Amino acid sequence: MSEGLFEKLKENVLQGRMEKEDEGIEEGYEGQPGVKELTEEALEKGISTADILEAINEGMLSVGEKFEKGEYFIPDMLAASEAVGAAMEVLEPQMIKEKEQSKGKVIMATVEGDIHDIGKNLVTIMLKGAGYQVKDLGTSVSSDRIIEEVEKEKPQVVGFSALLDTTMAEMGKNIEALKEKGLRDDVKVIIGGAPTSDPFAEKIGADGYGKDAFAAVELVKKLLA
Ligand code: B12
Repeated sequence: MSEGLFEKLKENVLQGRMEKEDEGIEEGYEGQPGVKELTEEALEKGISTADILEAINEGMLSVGEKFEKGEYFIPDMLAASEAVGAAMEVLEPQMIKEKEQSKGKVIMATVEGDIHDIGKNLVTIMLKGAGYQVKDLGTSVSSDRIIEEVEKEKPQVVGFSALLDTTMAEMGKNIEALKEKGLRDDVKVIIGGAPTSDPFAEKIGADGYGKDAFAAVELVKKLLA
């Protein structure tokens, strides 16, 4: 991708700007193309979705770093992830065309009682970018819904996200529910989110834990190899 467009995409993710009319986190951006228009421009120029996703991911990584340093706050994180969502809407039809042969199907869900979805959305974006077909069930998803979707969609992998100490136990409950329905052997279960860990994954009988979106992709690759 041209260096200029790559930098602009990254910068506008960092500014949390979906489209032209949006203000940025800093001043002086209004009227300039936002993430949506820049993604459209990149596709028109024949730039691959993989290269576009790389720019977006770099932007999101910088957002995470600024958040950790205390330079960014929750509304900034939300604006950035909404800007990424706008890019994904533009990219998805093209990604489906490029990857007609999907590498496998994944279902993602934030567990019941938990509405944190920024991390789950990043994992979803990265998995889609890596060529997997992903159905995102959203937040506060019940065991019943998960069972229903696993029966219907027959994914190879199901991923659970939890950010609260009080909701991480839902992951174990979901695994038990899969066992009860005789579905556990048909699907790999991966987990993630700040309070979870490798030992926790082992304890509840999940197939793996990923510390971030990059690790999630590696984990799915490994489990489906
Ligand atoms: C943003 C945020 C919110 C937003 C959520 C907005 C949204 N749409 O997600 C709002 C304001 C709504 C919110 C609400 C609450 N929050 Co909150 N929130 C946060 C905050 C600041 C950031 C979380 C985040 O987005 N991180 C960035 C993402 C990119 O990281 P991540 O989620 O960890 O995801 C990465 C990895 O974990 C991994 N990953 C994630 N999921 C998965 C899944 C799989 C399968 C894999 C492989 C990997 C993976 O990959 C991701 C990408 O790299 C954290 C504090 C913090 N510094 O983390 C508190 C925090 C999580 N919240 C907390 C609390 C207590 C709450 C509330 C209960 C507050 C309240 N009293 O109302 C409510 C809960 C509401 C509910 N029922 O869920 C506590 C949790 C404490 C605990 N350990 O239980 C924290 C830690 C803050 C604190 N220090 O007290 N919150």
